[in-house]
Parts: sequence; structure tokens; C-alpha cells
Amino acid sequence: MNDATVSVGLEVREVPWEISPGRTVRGFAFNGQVPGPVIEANAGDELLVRLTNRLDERTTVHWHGIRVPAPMDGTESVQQAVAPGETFEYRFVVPDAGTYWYHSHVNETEQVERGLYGALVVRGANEPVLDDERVLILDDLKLDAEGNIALFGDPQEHHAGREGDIRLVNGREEPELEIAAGQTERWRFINASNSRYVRLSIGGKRFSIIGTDGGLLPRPLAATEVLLTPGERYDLAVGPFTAGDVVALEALAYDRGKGLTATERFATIKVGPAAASRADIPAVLRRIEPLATFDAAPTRTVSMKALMHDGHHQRGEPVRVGELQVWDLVNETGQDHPFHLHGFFFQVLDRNGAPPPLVSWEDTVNIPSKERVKIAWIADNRPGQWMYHCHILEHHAMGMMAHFDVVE
Ligand SMILES: [Cu+2]
Repeated sequence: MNDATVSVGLEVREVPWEISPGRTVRGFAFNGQVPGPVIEANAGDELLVRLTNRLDERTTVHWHGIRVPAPMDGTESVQQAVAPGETFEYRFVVPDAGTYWYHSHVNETEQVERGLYGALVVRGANEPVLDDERVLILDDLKLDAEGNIALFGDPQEHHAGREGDIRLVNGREEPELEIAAGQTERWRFINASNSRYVRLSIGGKRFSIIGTDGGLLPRPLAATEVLLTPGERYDLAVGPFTAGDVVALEALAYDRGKGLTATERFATIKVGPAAASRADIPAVLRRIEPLATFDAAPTRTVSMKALMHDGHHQRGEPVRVGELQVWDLVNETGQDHPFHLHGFFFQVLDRNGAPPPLVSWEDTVNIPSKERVKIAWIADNRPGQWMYHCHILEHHAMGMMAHFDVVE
């Protein structure tokens, strides 16, 4: 593959966002659409994004999961937020294949809820062959009695996170999806919700998990459900189905510490006439070297309780380039928190006393209430200021975050 430059213009402005036929809310959009355009590149390409802000408020774009240089991370600690009428140029290489996303990182609770998010798909040289591929961005929306996006800053949301009753796939309320019988497709799922956990089920049918946040797994993993917390991605090989089947794409009941939810539908899958399949998913997808063993001693403990209660301006100890980090993420609180590390991938070593079934690269991991998750990572040579935070956007806004430096 020849490394190329992919140039994209992103204009942010207010738009009427039609979430279902005849039902429109006041959205914020990249290039007039929610989600924003799918940005596609090959691993090694340079991405050049010219962001123009036509909102009445400041904004930035964070490239969630991409190993960008620190000044390109899109947070207010590494750049000045882009003022109304101004432009900013993001320029970086996308080194790793996978399903990523981009989203606002200023006044996120409102800007992301109003639609400032989109997918960034990076392809590698040896991708499995499937019959088709689609990006499915899951989201929800909280409306008031008049059908407008509900006011922001409800004190209840600070603690529990903002959840709405409208469930969206690619910006549309409970759409119908079509797939040909006999075919197996790659569905790249992204959870762009402010705080909704999605315990995803496809009518209870079996699928294969082939990728997570940081690209392909070592091998496909059969499953009938997968938990997508805010910020996370999963690539699934879905199908084959039988002609005439109608299957619900839904979230199963889950309790993230605010009560057990009901099973809720995101979309309906209608299976059309059969088509020939060329899907070929190899038994081995790629090789991932483990960074550390299951029982590696932690080099640092990160307490979700401290992160949640100590408020803004927390600083973690610096991280030295090339040094193994083993972080024990401890959640003493009464609710789950999705922990997101900016700019670097980690491997989960130990989830409450057991290793995960496969080694994988992640940038976001759920830390269930009263549990602990041990992760390992090594900073490659991208010094600068970085951060980690809870990806429940209301928790992040409340200050559930910390900055740290990567130093040479
Ligand atoms: Cu949280």
C-alpha cells in the first residue's frame, strides 16, 4: 500500500436534524449530517482535516483511539479551542487499522448529544474478506415534552449521566436495516452515546467478534452479546441469516448502577432474498504480543472514586516513553465507569481475577461497580500532555479526569 494523504474538510454548524420522518430537532453537525461523514484511510496514510467552526460556541475534534501526536489530540489542554468563524488544521498519520471515531471535546455533553460525532475507518493490508461492510453508530437522545432536545445540566444527569428514550443508529430513530440471506457482513459498531451502555444482541443469534477498539483480535470470538460502553467499538461478523427473517438489533437489560434497564430496540433487520457469499474469515486474524502476564505487579493504582470526587485539574504521575505501565483501575463507586485513555492502546490483563479470553488492543474499558481491571501499556515516543477520563460525558464534564505527561 502506498501511503497517501487523505484531505477532509469538516464544517461544524447548526442543522435541522431529522431523526425520523417528519421529526426534526436542532442538531450540531459535521458537514450538515449526523453522524458526520465516514472518513476512510489506509493504515500509514496521513490525514489532513481542515476544521471550520460555524457554531456560536467554541469546539475541537478529538480523534478517539488514533495514536496521534499530542498536539493533535483535540483537547483544550493541547490546543486552543476553535472559536466561532475560525479554522484549525489537524494533520497526523493514522498508523493502525481499526474502527475509530471523531467527536467534539468541548462542551461535549451538549455538542456530542446534538450530533458532533462521526466514524473514522482505517484499513490494513490483511483484512478478512466479508460480503459487505457497514458502520453502525449507536446513540440515544433525550427530548422534552415538546419534542426538542431536553435542556442540558439537569443535576440528576451529573451523577447518573444523560440518557434519552430515543434510540438511534447512524442518527436515525430505530431504522430498518436490510441484509441478503446467506451473506456475512462486517458491522463496525461505535457507541457514541453520552452515557448509555449497550449490551448488544442481534436477535440472540450467534456472531463473531473480529475486532475491538484497536483493530482485529488475534482470532474470531463467537458470542451472542457484547457490551458496548460509551466510546467503545466492536467489529462483528454478522450472518448468515435466512430469507424472510426479521431480527431485532437490541440492547439487553443491564444495570450500570442506576437500576436494571429493559430490553430496548435500536433497529430492525430485514433479511432479503439470498445472495452468494464470498465471506472468508480466517482462523487467525493477526498476532498480538502480550505486554505482560496476568499476574504482573501494578505500577500504579487509579481509583475511580478519587477520580470522580477530586474534581478538575488532577495530575497523574508522568509516564516515561518505553516503560511498561501496569495500572490497576479500581472502582469503589456504586456505578460502572468506562475508562478512556487518550492516544495510546492498552491490553486488559486481569478483570476481577481472571484474564480475558484473548489479548486485544483497547482504548476504553468498562470498570464495573465494585470491581477492578488491570491494564498494561507502553508509551511509544509521543511525549506531551495526555489524559484519561470517564467516557460517561457528564462524569467527564464534572471533572472525572486526570492529565499526565509522557516524558522521554
Ligand atoms: Cu463515570
